[in-house]
Amino acid sequence: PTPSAPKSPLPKAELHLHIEGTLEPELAFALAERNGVTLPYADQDALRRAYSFTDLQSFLNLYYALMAVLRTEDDFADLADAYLARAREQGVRHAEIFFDPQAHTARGVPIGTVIRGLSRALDAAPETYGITTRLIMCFLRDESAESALATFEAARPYLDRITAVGLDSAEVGHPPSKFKEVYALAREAGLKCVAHAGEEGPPAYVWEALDVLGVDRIDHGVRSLEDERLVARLVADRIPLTVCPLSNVRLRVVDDLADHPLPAMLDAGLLVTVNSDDPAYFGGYAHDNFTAVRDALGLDDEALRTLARNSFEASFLDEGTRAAYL
Ligand code: ES4
Ligand code: ZN
Repeated sequence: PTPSAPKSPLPKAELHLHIEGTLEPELAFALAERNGVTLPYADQDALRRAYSFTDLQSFLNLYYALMAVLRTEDDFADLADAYLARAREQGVRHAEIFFDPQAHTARGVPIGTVIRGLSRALDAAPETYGITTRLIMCFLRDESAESALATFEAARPYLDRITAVGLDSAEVGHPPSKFKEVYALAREAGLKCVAHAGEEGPPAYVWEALDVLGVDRIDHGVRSLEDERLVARLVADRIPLTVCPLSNVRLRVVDDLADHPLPAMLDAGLLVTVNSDDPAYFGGYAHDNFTAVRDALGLDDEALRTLARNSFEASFLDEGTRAAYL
């Protein structure tokens, strides 16, 4: 019999990835040791047992708690380098990476430490891993609009390293319109804009992200299907939706992967992409999400190729580079 060829995952772009959500238990304990931080878990297995979430907030509580181990520029560089090594194995050629500066500055870690550390790993990635990258600075929507404005001003010296602003954390009760002013400043500064919307929140939040914040992409957006007019708008303007299937299952946005609306979104003509969100917590990186939807939803090779192609089309790569991937 012919030995099976080594599998080479489809080349793809990762467009919805929180770098803090790539902190694997092994690295968390190594950084805890290096920084003299004590984690409230006996060992890696005990930590993994805590990865059983009932909703977005139950995940965010652990996500923010584990960040206590991230203190120095080296920590952020090591975190990003570990992600990029795994991304390469998953066929990722381009990654647009979220970070949450307020989750670090609130603990006394300067924003420059975060950005310089991440940038060190990202700058080396084209040569080391054959991966190009962009950085997306997210505002925590459950913090105040003033805090977001102060964060944007603190990031001004580093804006040459930042491609876009985003909006994440606890969605319900924190509509996009709360951040109208900081998004206007970001756009004036030449940045792209994205926002998480329609994950746990209603279609009205997706409308606000489009009409009040003027976003170029919607992160998640799965609840958009509840509003026919919204779907028509997203299709007409070819607004990308960065969908995260394994995340949606783990955070109970959908009951079961077999019930995921991804096929319906493709059928509706939406520009959807498949992404990993917080892969250390949700059980899979980029290619793992592709294989999971293939197996649970019966997507054929053509659908998978469409998803990979969409990921480049929806990216913030310059026109020439993007065209070369399509
Ligand atoms: C997040 Cl899955 C998700 N949703 C909203 N905010 C987040 N931050 C990190 N992961
Ligand atoms: Zn996310």
